[in-house]
Amino acid sequence: MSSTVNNSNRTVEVCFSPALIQLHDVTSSIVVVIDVLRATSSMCVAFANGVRSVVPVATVEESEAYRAKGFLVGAERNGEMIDGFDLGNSPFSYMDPRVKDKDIALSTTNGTQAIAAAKDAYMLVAGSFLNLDILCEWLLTQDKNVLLLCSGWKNSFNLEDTLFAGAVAEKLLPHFELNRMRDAVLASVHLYGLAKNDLNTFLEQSSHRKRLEKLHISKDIEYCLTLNQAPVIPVLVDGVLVKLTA
Ligand code: 3SL
Repeated sequence: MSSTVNNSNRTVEVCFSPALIQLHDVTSSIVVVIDVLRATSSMCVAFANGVRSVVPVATVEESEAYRAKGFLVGAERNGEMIDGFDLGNSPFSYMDPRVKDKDIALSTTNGTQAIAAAKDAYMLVAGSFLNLDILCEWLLTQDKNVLLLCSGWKNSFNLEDTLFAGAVAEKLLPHFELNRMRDAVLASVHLYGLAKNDLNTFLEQSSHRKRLEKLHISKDIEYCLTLNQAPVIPVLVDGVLVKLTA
């Protein structure tokens, strides 16, 4: 990876919901789409396990339509895998050897919608705690503004994506500037500072954690909150996510 860019006026911003995306200029930014629980975590795991591509699609029907083209198809709504699909949204299902070298079409409740909302980005990558360090190292080498887009839950704020935005912003801030939209960055960094010693406990009362616990998938939560287990960067190229190569 090339070295950190210094002496640049690049900025870092945080957008708490895809519903607020129109407040930001995505065309001049690298947009990091964040859905820690669990879409962008699963995408990182997929590429770390040899998946060739992931087509993020908005609807379950669109995902199903890719089956005829030889894709594995994935669909999740409200935390649950939809019956009849090959994959849901658990990071563990993307560790299965059958995903290696495969193309996957995936539709999720929020993550793939956030990707659609930011599709005009200068560049779009997926972030999660599982690729935190490699993502930040790469962002530091890019002479470009960075927008951290939290997928949230159905356009509402959520804590887990905000914490990840704070983790990235904390690493970027010594080298990036804050612009007029600085409060969202400051809030994210402060929250991450409170949470970082024990993300799991900090999120105990959070809504999506409660939602996933009801579905008995606490192990997914714990895994998605561990750092750097899937050190790859998914990048959107012509509407398809692939693994970024140096
Ligand atoms: O909203 C999404 O895209 C999903 O990550 C939600 S879930 O974790 O699969 O419930």
